[in-house]
Amino acid sequence: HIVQRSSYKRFRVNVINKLLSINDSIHLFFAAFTQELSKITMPIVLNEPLSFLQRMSEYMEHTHLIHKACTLSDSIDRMQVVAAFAVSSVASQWDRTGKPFNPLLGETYELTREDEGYRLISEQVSHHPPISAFHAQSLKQEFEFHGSIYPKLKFWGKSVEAEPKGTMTLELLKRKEAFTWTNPLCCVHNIIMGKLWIEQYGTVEIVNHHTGDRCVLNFKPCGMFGKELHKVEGYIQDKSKRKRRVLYGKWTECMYSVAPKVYEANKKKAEKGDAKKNKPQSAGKQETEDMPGVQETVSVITGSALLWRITPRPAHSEEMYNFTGFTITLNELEPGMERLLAPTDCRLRPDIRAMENGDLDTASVEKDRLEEKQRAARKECSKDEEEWSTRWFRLGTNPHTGAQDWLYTGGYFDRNYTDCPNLY
Ligand code: CLR
Repeated sequence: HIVQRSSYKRFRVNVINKLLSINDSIHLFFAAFTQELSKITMPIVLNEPLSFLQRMSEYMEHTHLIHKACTLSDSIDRMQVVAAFAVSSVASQWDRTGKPFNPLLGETYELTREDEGYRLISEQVSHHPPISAFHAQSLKQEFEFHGSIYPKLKFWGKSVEAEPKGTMTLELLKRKEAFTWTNPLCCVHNIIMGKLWIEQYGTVEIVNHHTGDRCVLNFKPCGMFGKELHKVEGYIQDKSKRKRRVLYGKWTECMYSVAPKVYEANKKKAEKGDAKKNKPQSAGKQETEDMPGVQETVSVITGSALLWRITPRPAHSEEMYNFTGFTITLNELEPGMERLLAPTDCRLRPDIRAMENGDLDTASVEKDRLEEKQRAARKECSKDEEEWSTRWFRLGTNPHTGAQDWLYTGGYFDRNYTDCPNLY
């Protein structure tokens, strides 16, 4: 299933703002103040040729970490690797400033990766607010990873902040163990002018509901001089609240784990060193909104263990919306696949396909047509006083957190799609 895609006929690169006409910018600016951001139609040049369902599937890029967690007998060791997985799952967001297409209600995406031993199904389960649910299961019944995302957007003038509401649940089936967490916030800077860049910040707390172990990870905001850019730091504590491990690294690079004592000793040493040196002040006045230039990489403390390192991006990633090698394969329609897929699969969306082929005009026309079709269908539905019913997920209670959650009802891979809606 790994087809290295080189056929992206691309012209829009990094600095997409340059392509936004003044008219579009003004529209965007005022629209953002007056309406809910998710209701605004943005100009298509801001898009990337993927549906949000596919972008969400990128949580799976480093699934090998889940497989590794399954093999470890010590619960703290498992928590370490699960924490690395949680960080790795947002790593593909680095430099990704394209806006994925809003999924239509009832749209689905499936991903079978036999080489990685899992399959995933996702569905757009709500339109307003937009909610996407996904469920991944290992082919050998080793784990299940599921969750839902309601990206709550806030407009700050120069930036857009996205809060991915929804819980991630990872179940290691053989151990009857479940971990839950929520993802960090994501902020896209300079949406009106300048170079777009992405920051993720906030506290992520991973709970092992079986053993009571906890891991608290702090995704640091970049700070005034960019010293903390992309940094993640945290610790693991057991049921008795004893600190067992310190974790550190960057979500764009790698994560390490070290014993708390070693970490503290190292920190003290570093502080002493800092006090001696007369720290040079960062030059000039720097606007916080600008992407800070300081990009020192992670300094490794002796005695640390490497938990995860990012897979380097492919050579032409910059010309392909900064996609990772994994992302590039997500929209692939291989021969024979069309017969198998549900008719709602977003690989079949004509607007996304047109954009992938570099035909922005068709993409834009098709996008409008699909949205119009969706509106008409909704009107028809409300006339008959019918309620929209989701096909593969239902609203239920997450047994681990006790909170409301979207749960997979099963059966997608039986491949009976006769009652699927006609979206395209
Ligand atoms: C980041 C990873 C989170 C889930 C999530 C939710 C919302 C997404 C965000 C991710 C990435 C950035 C995103 C955002 C919604 C809108 C925003 C796609 C996937 C784009 C870049 C906004 C573009 C705005 C234009 C005006 C440029 O776990």
